[in-house]
Amino acid sequence: MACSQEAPKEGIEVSDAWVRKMPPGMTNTAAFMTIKNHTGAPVTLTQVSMEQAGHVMMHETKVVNDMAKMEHLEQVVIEDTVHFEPGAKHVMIMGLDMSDGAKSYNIRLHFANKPSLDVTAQVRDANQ
Ligand SMILES: [Cu+2]
Repeated sequence: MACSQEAPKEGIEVSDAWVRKMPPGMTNTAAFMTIKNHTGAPVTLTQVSMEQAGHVMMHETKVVNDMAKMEHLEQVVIEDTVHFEPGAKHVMIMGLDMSDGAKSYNIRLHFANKPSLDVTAQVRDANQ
């Protein structure tokens, strides 16, 4: 995919990070990315944060009785590759004012027993 960030092929590699652009007045959105674990041992993602947002959570969309529901994830264990993508696991962002037209945001990934990692997520229209 386009937009892959430079990252070492050891440790944690994050690619294709993006934030869904919302219409004016809407302050809840979601971010998506692919996280690859090259460390050789499972890594646990415990929290995601973003300076400009009111609240950030990890969610997973699940379809139950034909209804899409969002489930809160306390943590995400990354064995090899984890995809955060529309309709599945996503980074839920609440209270983000996008009216300044920012082209990208910094998202910080927090891990258990590992330094946190800053990721640049490009703002994108969902249907691009
Ligand atoms: Cu959600």
